[in-house]
Amino acid sequence: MTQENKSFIGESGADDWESTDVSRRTFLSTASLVGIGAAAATVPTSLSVSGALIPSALAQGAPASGGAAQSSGSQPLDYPGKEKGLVVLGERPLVAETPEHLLDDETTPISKFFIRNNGQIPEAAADPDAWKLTVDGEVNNRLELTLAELKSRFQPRTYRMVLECGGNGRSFFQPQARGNQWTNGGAGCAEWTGIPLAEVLQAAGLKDTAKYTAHYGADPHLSGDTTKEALSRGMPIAKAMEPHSLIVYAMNGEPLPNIHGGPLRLVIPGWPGSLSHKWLTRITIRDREHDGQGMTGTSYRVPNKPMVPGGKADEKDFRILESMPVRSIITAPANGTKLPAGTREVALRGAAWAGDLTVSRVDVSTDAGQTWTQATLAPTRNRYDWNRWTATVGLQSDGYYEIWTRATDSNGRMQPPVTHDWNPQGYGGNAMHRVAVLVG
Ligand SMILES: Nc1nc2c(c(=O)[nH]1)N[C@H]1C(S)=C(S)[C@@H](COP(=O)(O)O)O[C@H]1N2
Ligand SMILES: [Mo]
Repeated sequence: MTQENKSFIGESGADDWESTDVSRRTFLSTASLVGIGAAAATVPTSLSVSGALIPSALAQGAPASGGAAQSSGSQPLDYPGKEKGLVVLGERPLVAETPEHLLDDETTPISKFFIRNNGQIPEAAADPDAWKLTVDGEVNNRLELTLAELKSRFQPRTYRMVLECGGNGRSFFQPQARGNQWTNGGAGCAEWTGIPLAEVLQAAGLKDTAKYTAHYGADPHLSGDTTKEALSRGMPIAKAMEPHSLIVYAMNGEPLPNIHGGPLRLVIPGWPGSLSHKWLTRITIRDREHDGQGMTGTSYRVPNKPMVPGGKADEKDFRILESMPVRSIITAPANGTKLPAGTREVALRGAAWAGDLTVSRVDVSTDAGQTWTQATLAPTRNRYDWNRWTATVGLQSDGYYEIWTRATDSNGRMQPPVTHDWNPQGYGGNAMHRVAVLVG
């Protein structure tokens, strides 16, 4: 070989996005170690990009940090009806995640459910039943239905389903990927009541040309510019016609709260949360892929071939992110839990889900993956529900332990130990979740 093998390491193509400066990241909030009460002196202030597996006590946020929380640090949420334990990832627009240990309920209560906005939060509707939804575009009969009419014309269904932000897990990418720095808390599993979107589209009569949906809502653009949408995403008709794709008006048996898109939203399970349009006013059926806010460039898109981390994106070679990857979390004990001296067994609880697929198994390890113990999965109630899981692990002695969880989906794909497949906006990060405990 005469060709010189040049190194690509150290080349930075990443001039088109915010920051590759890993040292700027906050890997530790003092509060996150209060439970362990140690280590402040050994905290790394910067970290090499290759140092992907730093101790979970330092790397991960719960109970209090947002992982790589940006300017806001790990600020607790102060919002009516919401637990203070939620962590604010952004104030304008308001974005807050649920630390893993607050996802310990079978069904995520509204008070603990994460919040993700792209624009402003609209005023709560004075008369929810008068809320109007328009269905137009490639349909035979344009529909204009009030919420009251929707409820009386169609038969409601209730399913417990995971809603997960497309960027969940983003904070674990190195170098930092652009966007809200979610740990694993951009997800929750609630009971959603609504009308199957398929039945409403059937009533409208899809033309042969119907290919794709386009979603519009009442939330103003962050800038206040009325010619811009805060968000407008869409999906192929086949996904829209799935029986679990719902037009939702109730959450956990209560009228859908304003902050979660009430009176009316979509819930499109398994795919990025951005398809689950809040404050839904219009669905336009299109004869081609939608090109609204959040559909183009690298938004909700991943590269067709693996990128050099931090490298420059070739946007032409990206595809739309569809099913979310398999993920499991440990919901008890919380990261940083101190256990009494002599503790030799720890009962673990968690949850696992897998986008469009199902979870085939969950395993846990206390020795960085040298040995694994299979967890017991509770059954799901319906498709797109999460599996709650339990496991008991033994500990040899007092001391510091990291507990890891990994789930495997029904295609045999397992969560990786490190976040891989770097992309500019940090989608698909589903590395194993780890919590640190200290015995004695
Ligand atoms: N109208 C509207 N719908 C929206 C959004 C938005 O900004 N505006 N954000 C989307 C995103 S990115 C996510 S992850 C979910 C979050 O829903 P939640 O705030 O109820 O948890 O709503 C989606 N629906
Ligand atoms: Mo999202």
